[in-house]
Amino acid sequence: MEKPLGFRLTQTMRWFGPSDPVSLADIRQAGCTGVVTALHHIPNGEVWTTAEIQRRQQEIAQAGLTWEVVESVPVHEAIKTQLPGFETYIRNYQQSLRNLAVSGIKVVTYNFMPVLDWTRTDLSYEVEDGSKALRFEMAAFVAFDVLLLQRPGSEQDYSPEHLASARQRHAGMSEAERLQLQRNIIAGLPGSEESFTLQQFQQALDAYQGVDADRLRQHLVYFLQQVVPVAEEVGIQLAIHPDDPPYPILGLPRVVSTAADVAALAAAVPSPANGLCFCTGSFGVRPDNDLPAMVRQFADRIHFIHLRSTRRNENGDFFEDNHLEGDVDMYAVMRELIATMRQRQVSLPMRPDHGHQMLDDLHKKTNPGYSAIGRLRGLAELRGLEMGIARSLG
Ligand code: DNO
Repeated sequence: MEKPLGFRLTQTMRWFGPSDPVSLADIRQAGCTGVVTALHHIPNGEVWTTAEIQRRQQEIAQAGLTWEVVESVPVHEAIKTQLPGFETYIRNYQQSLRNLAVSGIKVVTYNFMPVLDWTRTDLSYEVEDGSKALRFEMAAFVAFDVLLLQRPGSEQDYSPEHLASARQRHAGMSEAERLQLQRNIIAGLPGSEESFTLQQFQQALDAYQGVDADRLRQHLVYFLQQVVPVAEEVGIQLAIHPDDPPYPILGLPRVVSTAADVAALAAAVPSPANGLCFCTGSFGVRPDNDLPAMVRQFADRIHFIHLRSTRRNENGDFFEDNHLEGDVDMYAVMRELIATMRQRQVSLPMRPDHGHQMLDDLHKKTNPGYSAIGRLRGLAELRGLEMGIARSLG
């Protein structure tokens, strides 16, 4: 057998825990050595105890897999808005990091997106080959914001063209379709720890009155100043996940959408433990994010990698394309990642992010984006791409 060439991506898949329809055995057969997971049953803001962490870890080990990356330890909304009492949540976060470290976890992923984790309007968008993808359709999103949620002031956030297409889109939808759209946006996609009714959702948005991007960035820097020293001390690398989509939505501020955003965070808290989850699918939605250049720029801070590609159009819509197609130049990104690993002399954990619902999975209940076969296809393609580049570089 060929000796593996130096430092290679550690192949993992996300696993949502015992209730995930994709089993640990499936993930192992996909060729992964590890899973990325979280204790989803622990309410957001509470401490993850060592007992709970180790119980989950044993379950994973029994399936012949490792658990070294957590995705995510969620950041409580009170930390993002600095509501009274938020310091308690920061202390809990610090304690969770300590407990994870003693259990052997190396990387902790989190995000600092207000209210919603990732956002899509359509969870079963049929692509040419009959498989189903996740999609963000601007007209549907604006229809939700302006006509379903009726967020005060929302009309001012959009161009007359976007408003006109949203009205048209809304008029063409049945009640059931409107409800489905609303659910897709606010009922909680896999991995987001919150789920809202329309009324609760507006209240959650209202908590950001007075929190603009500068304030939110200050709150994030404050959080980092409290948790990064703990992470450093216990040997954990923090990895912030970029905003998805990478621009402001619903009148909420965004602070992790561009290279300049990441550079500002790195400058504020220089420790390498203040790291990045390099998600090509999220950053790649913006044409002004040069992904290979970002890998070079943040080479020392990339602790975890999500590989996926989106395809955008001029309306601001995008859908999740096959992993090697779409707007992300995956070849160029992979070359930079290989160069980074060789230079740093590390193997970095990666997961194929999302995948189409396809083949047998079209007839199964799946977590949107996280079906087995589509991710297996993505992983297999990425693994081959990596090997080809690595060997041709020698
Ligand atoms: C979506 C995921 C996100 C991600 C979090 C990280 O598929 O990439 O849910 O896990 O934003 O905190």
